[in-house]
Amino acid sequence: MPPVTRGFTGRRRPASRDGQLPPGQHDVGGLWPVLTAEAEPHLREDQVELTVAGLVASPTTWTLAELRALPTSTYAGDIHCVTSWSKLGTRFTGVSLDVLLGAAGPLDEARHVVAESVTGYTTNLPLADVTGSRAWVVWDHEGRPLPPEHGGPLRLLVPHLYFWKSAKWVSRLELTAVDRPGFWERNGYHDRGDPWLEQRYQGDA
Ligand SMILES: Nc1nc2c(c(=O)[nH]1)N[C@H]1C(S)=C(S)[C@@H](COP(=O)(O)O)O[C@H]1N2
Ligand SMILES: [Mo]
Repeated sequence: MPPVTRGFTGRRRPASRDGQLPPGQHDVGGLWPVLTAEAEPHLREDQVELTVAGLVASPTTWTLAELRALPTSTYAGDIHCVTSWSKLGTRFTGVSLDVLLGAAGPLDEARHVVAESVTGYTTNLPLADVTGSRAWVVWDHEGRPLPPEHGGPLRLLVPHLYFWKSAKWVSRLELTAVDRPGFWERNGYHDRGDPWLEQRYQGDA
């Protein structure tokens, strides 16, 4: 069994609060809604690659097979969509971004990340939010391959932020010095999106 991260590191806010819901959220129970803004791509596993580039010492590309050969870890906890649904007690396995960033080597000037999907969907995150065992690229949900409608074969998972930050069919993580708002952020969603602070829209605390 890979190690399980509860999403709690030091003084940071935990992603999971043992069944408690962030403000304004409700639990969908056994359901898992699909939220996709673009046409769903259908990718064979042998087509999947992930590149970490931008302000890094060693821009690196991994195939899915190469990602699977890295040390894996499992997130066990909750996910929260800004449209108000939460799903408690999910379980995803993949590779921590700590491992990928450790290989690529962020430069000192790197402060932000833009996650890009093969479809062109983008979302921006503070670099600090994808370190400290709080972000993964995942291919496994509950012990099964991640279904295509949920971003399979490979998606980003940043469960302590609203789920729009977790780009499905992720193919590139670009480290930048300046913040570059992504698809939903340009359309009014919050830059960071902490569900416990209800950072839903631009202008929220
Ligand atoms: N490529 C891509 N990733 C995406 C989205 C999308 O439309 N396209 N939607 C986001 C939103 S708003 C949410 S809530 C989650 C939904 O993931 P799910 O469909 O697996 O529930 O994916 C996020 N990642
Ligand atoms: Mo969402």
